[in-house]
Amino acid sequence: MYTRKNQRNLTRSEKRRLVGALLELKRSGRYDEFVSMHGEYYVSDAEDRPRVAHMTPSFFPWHRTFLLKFEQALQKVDPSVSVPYWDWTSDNTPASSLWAEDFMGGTGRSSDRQVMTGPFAYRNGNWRINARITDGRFLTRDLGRPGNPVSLPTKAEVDAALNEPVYDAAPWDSTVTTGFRNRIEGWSAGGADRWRNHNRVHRWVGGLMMGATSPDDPVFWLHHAFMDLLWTRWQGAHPRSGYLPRQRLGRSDPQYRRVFSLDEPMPPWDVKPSEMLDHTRFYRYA
Ligand code: CU1
Ligand code: CU1
Repeated sequence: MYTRKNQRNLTRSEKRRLVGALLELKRSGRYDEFVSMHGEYYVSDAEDRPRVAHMTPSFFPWHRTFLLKFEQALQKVDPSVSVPYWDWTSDNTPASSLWAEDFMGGTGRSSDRQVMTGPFAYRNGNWRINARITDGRFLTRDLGRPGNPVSLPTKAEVDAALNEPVYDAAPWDSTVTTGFRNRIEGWSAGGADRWRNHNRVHRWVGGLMMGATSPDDPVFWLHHAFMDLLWTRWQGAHPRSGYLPRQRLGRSDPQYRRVFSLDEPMPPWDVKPSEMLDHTRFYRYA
């Protein structure tokens, strides 16, 4: 049993060890396997095939498993590390220590969005982007998008999602307007509200965090650890509500064989959502 901490409470040496483990996974090639896997499972609901990671009820259990496998890979390098979480409702500016030179590094320069500071800046020699759609080799960011500012979601917005009593609802995709899952995942129809909660954070960081290979930016893991923590908070607030759909969807359902019910094994690990509901089997949050 180990603990995942708020990133703002990490000591200097905890940050140094986490960065060291990330750089070693990158050097060994393991890191990019996780990035490619995320890209491979980035299936949108416009596509007529199984959708396990995004725009789907299994958004939470799939990412919990993904983070856990990644964390186990980090712990093989350094057993003392775990993935911290970024509570962006309080650390909500580019001035946060999260973006300092000893941790994630800062925003991208204006000409090409290239990150120039910190351990993941291409020019510092240890972080070359391999798995992505376009050809740049460097990490990019545009924190807060100063050219057309976007703000991080507020605590009130997160609390509204946590108040949703039901986990998810038909049609189990990006168009659902009720339910905890999509209120947090954050898909909505157009307008200023287009990017909410989880999605808006990807938008706020900008650069590579915007696409299917978003784990190219190591802040991905800290963002998703917070999503995972929010799932535990929702479970605590609604002990009588559970993961939905409980039963496999029928043949007549438009989402037949496209979404994963409680006991359907999720690729690529063949882990069922029902096996991932209790995070305390693996770790705790501080
Ligand atoms: Cu994802
Ligand atoms: Cu995400």
